[in-house]
Amino acid sequence: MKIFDIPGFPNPLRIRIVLAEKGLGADIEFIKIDLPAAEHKQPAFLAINPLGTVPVLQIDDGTYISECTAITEYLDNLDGNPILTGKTAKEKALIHMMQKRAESELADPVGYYFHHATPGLGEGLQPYKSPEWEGRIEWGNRQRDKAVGGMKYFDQVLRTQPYIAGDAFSMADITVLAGLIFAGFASITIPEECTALTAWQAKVQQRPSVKYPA
Ligand code: GTS
Repeated sequence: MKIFDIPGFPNPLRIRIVLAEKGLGADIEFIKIDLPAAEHKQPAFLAINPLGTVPVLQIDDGTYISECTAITEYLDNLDGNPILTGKTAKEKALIHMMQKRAESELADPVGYYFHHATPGLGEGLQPYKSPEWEGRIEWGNRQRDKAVGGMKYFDQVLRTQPYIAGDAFSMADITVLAGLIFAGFASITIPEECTALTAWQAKVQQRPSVKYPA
């Protein structure tokens, strides 16, 4: 299998944590895509993912799978023993629900803030990500505020359960963690009162898969 990504970036990190959780790192050939140079917005890459985002997984029959959720589903189910996406109908539903919230309330708004209200990844990518338009800074700042609201929401969740989707570490935890790492990179700080979220972050950062992603 091949993964097209760039090490150290938040969405690629999600899949590199999944690979480590599943012990699959050695089965992957990584192909680096130069995001600051907008390589992912050029025809060769758009042919494998028309949305122009990384990561993308290519499985051995040649099929390309993009979207971290879909890639995680695939990798987690390869051995018939899903540990990140749920085994029962209820587990699967709750993990997907929280996974969606992790993207819509935290990870995605952080990205929108970063690419629209700050210089983002620089001049090479900016014309593709955020061409000049009136109000884009204000809109980006609102996305930052939305992300902070997401942090407060997940803090409340973690006051009643040990992990984002319940009693076990899952894909939803990985997405929230990546969102917080991206937020830190974009200088969005976790509100001081979010002590449950901060404690959970310190706990999951001790996992070997997070300390040593693929
Ligand atoms: N929903 C997508 C997924 O789940 O894979 C999001 C992927 C995504 O936004 N990837 C980022 C990207 O390609 C990489 S990173 O910012 O997370 O590192 N961004 C570049 C772009 O131009 O959108």
